[in-house]
Amino acid sequence: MKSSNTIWHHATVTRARREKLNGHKGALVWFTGLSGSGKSTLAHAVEERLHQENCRTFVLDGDNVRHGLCADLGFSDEARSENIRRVGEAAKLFVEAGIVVLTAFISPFEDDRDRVRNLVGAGDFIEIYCQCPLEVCEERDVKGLYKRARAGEIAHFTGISSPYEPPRSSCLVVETSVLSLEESVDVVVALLQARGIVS
Ligand code: PPS
Repeated sequence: MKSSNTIWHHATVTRARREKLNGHKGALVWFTGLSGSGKSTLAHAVEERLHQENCRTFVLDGDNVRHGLCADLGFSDEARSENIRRVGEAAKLFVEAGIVVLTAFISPFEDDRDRVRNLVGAGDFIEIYCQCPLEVCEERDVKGLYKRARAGEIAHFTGISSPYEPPRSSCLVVETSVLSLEESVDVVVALLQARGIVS
């Protein structure tokens, strides 16, 4: 609950000044998709490309964040919503810092993603759907989690025993089972350039 006894302190170094120093805009590039759909791989590959172009970037990744900031959260619908709420708040700070923050979370619920969009502002929220058929994700099963979920060893597993709501209004759909990683990076970076976030 928000305390009623706190007053916002305005910084003299503004977001606009930080962006000028950085030479690009801050933005939240939000990758969503099933487990194994390629969110983390793509987020890190885009970060690598942008970093080489002297952009200031940071990746917030589901597995990593759940080791710290969200270590107390499981995978019930409520826990996932709280996970995304916290990540949205953290990401907003990065955007204020003039950084291109890339997030890789399943973020299965449209309402939760919309809440983050409203929090950071629609203009700064670039939602990218890593579209990949469940069968392909399951076939890849990089972490062996689908096999365990099918065996009933993992409850509430996205796509198996927990829902995934595909975005209705994403900025971009990347078919990760069709495009190569290099091609996927190209389309994401082209979008960021077209939006005037990076040059
Ligand atoms: S969520 O839904 O956005 O809160 O999930 P997220 O924080 O992105 O965490 C997803 C990673 O957690 C692992 N994992 C599970 N995923 C889905 N369902 C269940 N029950 C589950 N349990 C553990 C899995 O490694 C996910 O990583 P990715 O990169 O998506 O495969």
